Amino acid sequence: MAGFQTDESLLRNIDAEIKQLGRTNIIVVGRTGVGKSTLINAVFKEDVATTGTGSPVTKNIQKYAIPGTSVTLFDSRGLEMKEFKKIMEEVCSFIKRCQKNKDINEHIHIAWMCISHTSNRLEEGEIAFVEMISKYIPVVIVITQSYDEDNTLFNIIQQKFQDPKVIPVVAKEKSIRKGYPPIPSTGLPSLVKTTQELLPAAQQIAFLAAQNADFSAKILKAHGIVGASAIAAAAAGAIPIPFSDMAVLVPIEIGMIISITAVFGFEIERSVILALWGIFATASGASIVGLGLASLLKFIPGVGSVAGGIIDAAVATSITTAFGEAYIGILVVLFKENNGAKPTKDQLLAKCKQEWKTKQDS
Ligand SMILES: Nc1nc2c(ncn2[C@@H]2O[C@H](COP(=O)(O)OP(=O)(O)OP(=O)(O)O)[C@@H](O)[C@H]2O)c(=O)[nH]1
Ligand SMILES: [Mg+2]
Repeated sequence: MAGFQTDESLLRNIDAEIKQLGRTNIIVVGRTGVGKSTLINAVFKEDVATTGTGSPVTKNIQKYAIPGTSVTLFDSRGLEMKEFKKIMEEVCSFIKRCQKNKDINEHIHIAWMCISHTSNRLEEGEIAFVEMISKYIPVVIVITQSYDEDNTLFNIIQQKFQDPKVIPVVAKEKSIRKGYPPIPSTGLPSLVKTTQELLPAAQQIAFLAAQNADFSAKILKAHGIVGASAIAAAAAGAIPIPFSDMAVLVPIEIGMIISITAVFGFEIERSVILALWGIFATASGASIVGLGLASLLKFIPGVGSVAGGIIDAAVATSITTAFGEAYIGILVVLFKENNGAKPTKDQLLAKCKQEWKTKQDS
């Protein structure tokens, strides 16, 4: 039957979209004591690198899966100057090995090369290291412990490498003197933004979801997801279709819900997506099966003029945009009410239900 979305095909849509969510692997390298662990903990707001149970993947590389996320960190610990060459070769052959995997989710996607601001110079080993790993993966050079504005190291790095991505950071606020305010944390949002830009598209959501240094980066990405979904919806509506065939939009809306929910850091499970779909796409009283999406029309100004009519590219775009932006709005309010902390799945569902009811009643 036209426009009829069976439970089974809905589940297939959901599973297919979940499968598309990628994993992100980051390798963090640098000399002992430069602040690698401090940086990791600050970006992900998890005590991963110190107390996390890392598992050794090679003699000098530890692996840390960040709990509840799709990000894995590889921390090359104890990079001593005298052993630089050996460790560098170990890291490079590890990266080469990973890149041979057919599954992109098993690749190493980016390296954060940490160099301490306090050293004020580049060691030969550090130069060789950056040159070597950038043959395989994008490298961001992080100047850790950038407690003052001295640009010496920044300028040396800029001159040394072609098109380097250099981000000075203070990962954790630093008290210098008693009675004076501490030096605040800086640079982490830039590191998040630069990293995201260098990641393959399929890896960006996992990274943005896991990081907790820049909430606005998640919101920005969510808007981008809505934009991309709206374009897909326009294509689906390129040949105008009757309202009863709205099912062509279902996979697009499902994909959008999944990506947005993921980017805000929620673990994606079929049951949660199904519950969200039940809230959003089902007109009050109707079952999930059958023509969902009817309640989405609530979001479109002048809905009366399109109801019962046809869906064309413009209507498909407005439904998708209005729906996606409304969902982002709910998420932003929910995080705010939770003082920035990630709400539970139950809180998410309850909030969506409440907001949707308000919309339906209005
Ligand atoms: N306040 C403050 N301290 C920092 C920062 N970065 C590093 N430190 C301090 O520098 C010391 C070394 O930092 P770690 O993060 O353990 O360095 P690491 O690179 O992980 O060291 P290894 O694991 O031994 O290779 C610790 O005492 C940190 O507290 C920072 O951004 N702020
Ligand atoms: Mg460490």
